Amino acid sequence: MKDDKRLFIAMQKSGRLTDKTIELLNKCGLDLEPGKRELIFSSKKFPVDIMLVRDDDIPEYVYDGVCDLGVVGLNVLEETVLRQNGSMEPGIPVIRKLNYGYCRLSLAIPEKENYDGPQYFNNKSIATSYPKLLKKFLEQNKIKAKIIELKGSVEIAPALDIADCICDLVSTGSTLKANNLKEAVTILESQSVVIQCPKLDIKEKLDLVNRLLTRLDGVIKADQTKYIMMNANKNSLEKIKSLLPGMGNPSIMNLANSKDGIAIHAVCRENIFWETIE
Ligand code: PRT
Ligand code: ZN
Repeated sequence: MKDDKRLFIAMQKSGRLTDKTIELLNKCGLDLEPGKRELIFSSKKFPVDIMLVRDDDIPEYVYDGVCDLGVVGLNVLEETVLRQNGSMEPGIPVIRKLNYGYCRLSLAIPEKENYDGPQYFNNKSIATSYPKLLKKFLEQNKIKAKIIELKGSVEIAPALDIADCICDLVSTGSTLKANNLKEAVTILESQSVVIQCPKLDIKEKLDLVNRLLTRLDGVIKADQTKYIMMNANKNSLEKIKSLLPGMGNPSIMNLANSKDGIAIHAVCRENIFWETIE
């Protein structure tokens, strides 16, 4: 797979980030159609090859230069770098945040407990799949607690008396609720990110990285905006503009056969658009 004229990108083989990552890259003009069996496949429309792996292996593949880029959750990246105990310093550059795969690594405690600040965790046992990030948080807050490392199903540890509380990823919070737990404090905000091999120095590849990033930026920006068209009375224009602060500079056209009618075309930030329409 060593080809200086193609980018080699690692991404999750099957999991929460897989479909969104393929979808995003295809919106950037790639034509990725992962088969059921291949672990490596190519885009014909853009010089990119994809390697499908477990998300936990992505930071190391990218750090070692097996792949040029990787798409992974910030949570996995940060935990892996800490786990390598300084040997990955100065780290693996995050070159884009991708606006999906949002979650947070949080400490959660039994619903009936009172949370009065990080000192709550003194002398507690905490189950987690993120022991390094948790250890860092505990040290920063001068808390002495016992870390119990579990590979999965962390949320059932308190009910099984394996631990007093947990430190796990949360997105909607429904898993915590279903297990009679509540979020106490967030220690990391995460989303899907693009990471780059720190040693990447081949000009052709760096040029491809820049081209891909330009496309990614366009797609991400387009996802966050709407093109709106409306007809209105000329006298309402200023009021409409003040209601749509994300509208930027609209194009205004006179309507045919109408004295006061205008057409307004504008690009609008999507969240502002929906809030305003409501
Ligand atoms: O097999 P592989 O090792 O590749 O996959 P994996 O099982 O380790 O990871 P996967 O596919 O579950 O998640 C991949 C990435 O998605 C994570 O590393 C995060 O960056 C991101 N992500 C976003 C999440 C969640 N949201 C999420 N909610 N990862 C896990 N969860 C789990 C969480 O662990 C908990 O069990 O969902 C549950 C909580 O969800 P809510 O909605 O009930 O709060
Ligand atoms: Zn994993």
